[in-house]
Amino acid sequence: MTYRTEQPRTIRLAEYSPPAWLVDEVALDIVLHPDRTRVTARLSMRRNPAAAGGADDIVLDGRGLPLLALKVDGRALSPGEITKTDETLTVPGGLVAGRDRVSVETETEIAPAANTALEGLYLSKTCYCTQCEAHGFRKITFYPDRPDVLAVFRTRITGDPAKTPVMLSNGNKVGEGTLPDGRAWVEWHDPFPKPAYLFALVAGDLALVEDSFTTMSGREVALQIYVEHGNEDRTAYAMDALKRSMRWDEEAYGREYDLDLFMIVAVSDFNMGAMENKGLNIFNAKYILAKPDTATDLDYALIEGIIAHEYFHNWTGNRVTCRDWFQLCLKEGLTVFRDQQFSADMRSAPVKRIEDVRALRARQFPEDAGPLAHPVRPEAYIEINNFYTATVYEKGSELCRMLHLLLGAEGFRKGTDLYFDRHDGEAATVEDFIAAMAEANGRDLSQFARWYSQAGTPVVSAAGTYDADARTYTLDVRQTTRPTPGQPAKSPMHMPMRMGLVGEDGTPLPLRLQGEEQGDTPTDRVLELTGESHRFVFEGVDRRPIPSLFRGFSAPVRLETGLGEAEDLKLLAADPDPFNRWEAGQRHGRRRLLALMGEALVQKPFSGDPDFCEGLGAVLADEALDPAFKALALQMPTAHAIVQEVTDADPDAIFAARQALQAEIASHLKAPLLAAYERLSGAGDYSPDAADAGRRSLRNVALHYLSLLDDPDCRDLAADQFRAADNMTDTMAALATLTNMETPAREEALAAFYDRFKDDELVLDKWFSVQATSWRPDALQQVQTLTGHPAFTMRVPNRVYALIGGFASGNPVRFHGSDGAGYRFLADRVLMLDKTNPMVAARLLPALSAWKRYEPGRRALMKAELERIAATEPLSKDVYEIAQRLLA
Ligand code: 0A1
Ligand code: ZN
Repeated sequence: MTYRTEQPRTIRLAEYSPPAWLVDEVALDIVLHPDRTRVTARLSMRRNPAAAGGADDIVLDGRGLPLLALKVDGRALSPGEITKTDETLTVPGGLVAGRDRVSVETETEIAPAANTALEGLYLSKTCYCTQCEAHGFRKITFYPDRPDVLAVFRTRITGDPAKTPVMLSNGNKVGEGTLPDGRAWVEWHDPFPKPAYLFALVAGDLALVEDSFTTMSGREVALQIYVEHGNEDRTAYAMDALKRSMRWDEEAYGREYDLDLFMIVAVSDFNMGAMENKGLNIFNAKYILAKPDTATDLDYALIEGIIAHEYFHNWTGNRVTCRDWFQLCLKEGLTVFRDQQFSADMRSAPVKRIEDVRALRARQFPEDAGPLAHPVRPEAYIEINNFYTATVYEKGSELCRMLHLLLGAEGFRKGTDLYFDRHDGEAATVEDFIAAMAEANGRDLSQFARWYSQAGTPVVSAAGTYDADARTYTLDVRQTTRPTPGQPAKSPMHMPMRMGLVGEDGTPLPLRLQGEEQGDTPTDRVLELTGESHRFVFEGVDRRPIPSLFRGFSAPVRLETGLGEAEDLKLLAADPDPFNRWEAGQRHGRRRLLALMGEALVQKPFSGDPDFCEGLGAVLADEALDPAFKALALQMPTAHAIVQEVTDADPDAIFAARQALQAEIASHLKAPLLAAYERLSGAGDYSPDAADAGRRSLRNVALHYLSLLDDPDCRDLAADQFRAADNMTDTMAALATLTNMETPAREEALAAFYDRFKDDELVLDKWFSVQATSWRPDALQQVQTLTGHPAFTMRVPNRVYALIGGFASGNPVRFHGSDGAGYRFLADRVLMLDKTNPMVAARLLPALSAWKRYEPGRRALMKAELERIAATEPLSKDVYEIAQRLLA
């Protein structure tokens, strides 16, 4: 671990310079041992013709590595001839003067068993594995660890065949054998030049599940999934998702897989979701393993999406990689967009869109509105690990989606074709991507490019006037973006606004702009906003319209519609665009919550809103609607969403308002909810497909509502469901409901669940998180008790995310208890974790990022904990950077 000893260095995009030396080939020789793994690396290096010249030292990264031997062109160098720090090894240019090619060979030793940060080479249980993005390779050997150095890797691994019968690396296996002393060796060769962050090694005693895929050109690819013994029966869904992803990328983007072997390994200890290492993806086991009685519908959907994501990186990330880490969104934004498109094609597109926007609003909007705001392409960082953010990933995807809408599906495809043609085998930049899109379509995207550098969510406000005599509708829209850290002044963005005008009953009205020909007039169109304000005059509008703007969430903005209650209820009932139909319901739900909070402040009696309940009831009753859509429409805005809407947020008031609104909906719709609950009760075998998952989702939303009623008809629903459930989705929904309740059935269910799944680490995570997210007043106490549970450990990221993360990010009422104990608990755990795994520690901290939005009491308590963290020494760069930015 590197801890702060002085002010950590800030790395800046503006300071990029190409490497002085490149690596053509690297031969690694790795002799495995838990405490003393020997790593020899022979680099065939070449002077970079594109480098500025002058600085021709050979600088290799190497973090905390001992240098056991060093040879340059076969000559051993003495320590006096080189410079070595804890971060780098420098061979002075003078030693290689006049030579354009040199061979550099180093030998070092590392201790995977002691690696608790899970970057570099580490042990997950008894399995060796690596995580090299972004800077893990420098913890394995001396190397120019930057993405613009692409090399062909040859990797020899030696190990004890009893402990590591399986030894994997990137590419193809080209040799294997046994040494005289009985140790086994294998050699791998990856013909595709790649940056070091895509290197991977796995060695352990793993079970193998195999399949194959025939590519569009008729090549047969072997597909292998490696898991812990005993988990073979949980790989079928992942394998199927992989094959569907491979086919989809051929059909949608014309991209074929390029090696003869594609391997996936599932490991228990992993900081993130998964990693796209060339030909050897490494996954958090949570995103591979599934069977109906252990995985929920959400787990299945995440597995499908993440398998696709990592696979799609083979082209967007690996074949075309990033020049430097500031370009992270180049691979991540585009790959998220591709995985979202894939899931939309596999499932219901509108439902997927609503879910993605919900996630964006929950995670990215707060980022963009708070102290951690940064552009999709950041310009400075201290620790790059802190920039694997919702802004880079999810907002990055929204930018691709806007291009897709502005250029059309065909135009977008022309752009990606050109991008792949031009940059295959290269390390590219955001400018390269935009240039390919612009040139392939003959479009000027220079203003659009601002989305990559300007942080903050634009606010678009709309106002319309109808002139019945002239039959015109005038729509005025204005965009503004509030200042963000380091960016006080903002410029207008180029954005697509997909829109329609509808009558009171949802009838689509023709959209003819002033000056346009009469004729075949569309009822849904894309208008482009580029200036601060625009006026659009629609002609031939026969009746007063309701505008339906930013359909499908066509740009990542906050929209102020200027619509009133009655109009929102009409859109909820009848907008032909499903996204905006959902959106209108959310808008009204938010309006209700804010009103209820206002009433509570002045102690007014609770006022109901039967029209809204009826509107939701009509959605519930509509036979034409997808149950998954209904489930989304019935759910009210989250507490986190409300915090973004108010100043001096009071978590207790928000909680009380949500409970009141939901109870009102539940009592108003009790009969139809009960009927839906009965009607949707599981029939037939479990299938994780979208249709069945949608029915379960609606049924469990009904369960949630009904359980809020103190009503004999509903009291036992959750306990009964818990007992009867034959799949994890229904089990967890029932358990979550019971965990919130004051009933003996609660303890019984938690105990039964534990008893049944205590040996299943992924299911046990669910047991921890369901208790962490309970809204009962004693939740923090329970969480504290659970940290002492024999099954709890701070060493496994999944467990930390389940219990500590579940409480801090998933329990908006108890984490924010007014005494500040929740904040103190989180800060203690962050500091504890910082000593072993700084990346995970830093990923917990953003739970405090909205601190300025809360009422003065909480604000002060949160700030005090952040200050306590910031003042602690030593502190990792990871946690230091986040704490500093949160306090700035
Ligand atoms: N590139 C991976 C995500 C990832 C990033 C960093 C990691 O460790 C520091 C691990 C994984 C992806 O987008 O899937
Ligand atoms: Zn990714």
